Amino acid sequence: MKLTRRKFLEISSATFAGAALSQNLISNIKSNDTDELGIRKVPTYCNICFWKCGAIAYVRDGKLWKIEGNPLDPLSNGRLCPRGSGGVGMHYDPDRLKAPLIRKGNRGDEKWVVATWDEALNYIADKMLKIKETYGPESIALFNHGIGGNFLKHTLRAFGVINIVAPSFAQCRGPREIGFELTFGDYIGSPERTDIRNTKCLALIGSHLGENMHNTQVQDFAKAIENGASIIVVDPRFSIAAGKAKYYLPIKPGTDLALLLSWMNVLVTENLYDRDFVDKYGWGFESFKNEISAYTPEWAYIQTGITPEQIRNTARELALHKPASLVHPGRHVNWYGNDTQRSRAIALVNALLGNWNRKGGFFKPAEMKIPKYPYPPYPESQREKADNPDNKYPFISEEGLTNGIREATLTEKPYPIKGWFVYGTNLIESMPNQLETIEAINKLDLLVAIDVIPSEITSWADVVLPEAVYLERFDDISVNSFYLPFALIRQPVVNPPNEQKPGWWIAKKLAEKLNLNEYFPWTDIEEYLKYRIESAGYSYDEFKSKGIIFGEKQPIYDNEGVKQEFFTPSGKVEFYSNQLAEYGFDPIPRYIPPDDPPPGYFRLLFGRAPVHTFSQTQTNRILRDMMNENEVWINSDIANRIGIKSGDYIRLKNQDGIISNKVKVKATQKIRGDCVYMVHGFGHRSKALSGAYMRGASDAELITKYKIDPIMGGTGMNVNFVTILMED
Ligand SMILES: Nc1nc2c(c(=O)[nH]1)N[C@H]1C(S)=C(S)[C@@H](COP(=O)(O)OP(=O)(O)OC[C@H]3O[C@@H](n4cnc5c(=O)[nH]c(N)nc54)[C@H](O)[C@@H]3O)O[C@H]1N2
Ligand SMILES: Nc1nc2c(c(=O)[nH]1)N[C@H]1C(S)=C(S)[C@@H](COP(=O)(O)OP(=O)(O)OC[C@H]3O[C@@H](n4cnc5c(=O)[nH]c(N)nc54)[C@H](O)[C@@H]3O)O[C@H]1N2
Ligand code: SF4
Ligand SMILES: [Mo]
Repeated sequence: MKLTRRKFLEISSATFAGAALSQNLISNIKSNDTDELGIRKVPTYCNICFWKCGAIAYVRDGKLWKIEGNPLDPLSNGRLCPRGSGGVGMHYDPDRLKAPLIRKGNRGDEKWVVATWDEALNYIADKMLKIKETYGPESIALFNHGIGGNFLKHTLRAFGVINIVAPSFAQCRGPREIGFELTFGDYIGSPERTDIRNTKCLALIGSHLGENMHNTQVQDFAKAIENGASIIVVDPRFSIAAGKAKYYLPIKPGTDLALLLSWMNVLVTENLYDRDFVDKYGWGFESFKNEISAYTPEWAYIQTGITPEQIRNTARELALHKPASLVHPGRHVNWYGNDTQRSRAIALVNALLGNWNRKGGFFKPAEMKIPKYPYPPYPESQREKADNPDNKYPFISEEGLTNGIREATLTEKPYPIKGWFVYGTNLIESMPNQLETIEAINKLDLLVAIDVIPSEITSWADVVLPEAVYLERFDDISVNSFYLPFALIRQPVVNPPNEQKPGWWIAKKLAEKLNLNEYFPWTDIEEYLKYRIESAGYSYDEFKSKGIIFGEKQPIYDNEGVKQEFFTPSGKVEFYSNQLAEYGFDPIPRYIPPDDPPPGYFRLLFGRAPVHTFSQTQTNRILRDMMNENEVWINSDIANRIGIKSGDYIRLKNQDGIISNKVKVKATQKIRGDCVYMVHGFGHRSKALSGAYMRGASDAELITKYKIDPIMGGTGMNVNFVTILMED
């Protein structure tokens, strides 16, 4: 489905009317009470993406009926995105995993013996103990995405596991967090601290809000547009957001750093930057000023294809509205392997606009604190983590490197990795180079996948554990620091239809099998939740019935009392980074041009569709009805030249000879001629995904090449080239 611009705005403005209307309804909600019409409303929070909007699920005549936004929740403001509303389809999905499975035959054959929970967990515990005995507990790793994995993480840490990684760092927002930390001394975090709703000028570097449906950001984007904010969109593809822009800059892919440097050049040479902010809080500004003097708009034009006039006009537009002017830091930023430096450049443009802790720029998130449950301490390990031996990537974070664990599994260095637990991440589709992932899997003694559908990673597992979907379980508390501090509860709305179990139950049972009972002093999850909520001074019953609790309102801008503090070594905003210089990296970002595609090839770009989440929603019958295959965007001049048109099917072949599944052409002027674009998540190869098998093409399959960011170790994936094969 295409979300037209009109529709996009409708969705967003309806939000506010909706919120006002249902405010009264919500105050009457008492979870688990059925009204005279046979309807029961249960507050919970969404899990179709990692935004985790507060929601109200409706049960009618004992069956899951619909899900809406919880009007009290500041993330949804009473309105879910199309994926969140379609969450109902997850409960009813006929492709769901139904019972624990143990592999028979070779890995990848998708042949299974159905097991009881006891059999499956005994099998896992037995293998874990063997690995521990031979190699140590560090030889087991957890790949985890999402809050649902918290309890399993706890069991594994109690067992002595230290290697815990998430794709949200090395394949998603890692470079942004590190780029901002190096500059301002702080992360951007999630939900982002971007004050989009109050901004007067917003520049989006790729961030395709409107297709990227992170709910609050899309609502706030619509609000900014309604308020007359100037929008600047920098994207090789005319995105939905580009349709809202005053300035659309169709940049040559991979050259954004050149644009950012020349924006800085204009802001400084034309004296348009926030001098007070820079004088007071800046560090190393003189060296920075010298360095960027070479990056004129005329120079950047040759790199980016954006005219000097457009560069000057957009830099001036940003300056005109400062400090209520914002260059969005992006979210999925592992693009070209020099991404920390590009993110640092974004941070520096923002620093010149003086927008840190200021309205319309970056606000300071109001912190929500809920105490942890008092567990015994985890065992300590003498070993270093395996994902970053010898501190190869000096600026990685706690979230770790998925690719680092894969590498350690392949090389057995710094020590062998023999067991993988994979919770809520479809590693085959989310990591670059599928062959490398499969080779690593084939070196394992144990691969356990915990999922809700038979996604690609489950095909390769030794044991598959079926989790109850989010609408059927309690989960950990979602604690949010945002404009207001708040926390959300997830609680069961309906029962799991088959043998599926909640993540907390799986983690606790596995701990029992491993004799780790002391780490689960609570007998029931509600005992755990109640402890945490009551020790923070809130009523658990109220939490359950409203779905949300709020912390104290706090100042979020400097004019409200937020102190301008920067947790960098200099205590200032670092225009020049000694930290980077010490490790031999450029202390001020320096431009290196990307490789060009060979003749006849196009750069492969990819992104989001409004109605799908990565590779996890294509079987959801509600969402599939809105979009059941992806298309490849090809510039129409190119399409004409090679004799293809919209609706034709083609295949893509990448630089390493990998050929995609067949995929529909979208011939359009809305993309440059040097790249093609597709939505990520389609082209499923797991046969058990009957609702999505072989529909559309997988970008992941074509991403055999990746470039590692030397600063933080993330995998830049926009570095693959494809050519077009005709389908007879
Ligand atoms: N509907 C939906 N929304 C989602 C998600 C989802 O699965 N579904 N996932 C969420 C998550 S976790 C993330 S991280 C975000 C990701 O979403 P974003 O962070 O907004 O975007 P990306 O996926 O990095 O970028 C895709 C856009 O960048 C453009 N682009 C590609 N290469 C370049 C380049 O070299 N320069 C520039 N300037 N632009 C380029 C593409 O044309 C495309 O428009 O989306 C979030 N929102
Ligand atoms: N080629 C390519 N790779 C990418 C991206 C891209 O655009 N293109 N985007 C990158 C980005 S930004 C990110 S954040 C990552 C995302 O990477 P992943 O987190 O791996 O994303 P998904 O493909 O959605 O996989 C989530 C898995 O969790 C399962 N799941 C869903 N709900 C539950 C649940 O309640 N419990 C359990 N146990 N499992 C559940 C789903 O069925 C699915 O198998 O991918 C990154 N990798
Ligand atoms: S943005 Fe959409 S899918 Fe994500 S949590 Fe919110 S409603 Fe759910
Ligand atoms: Mo992401």
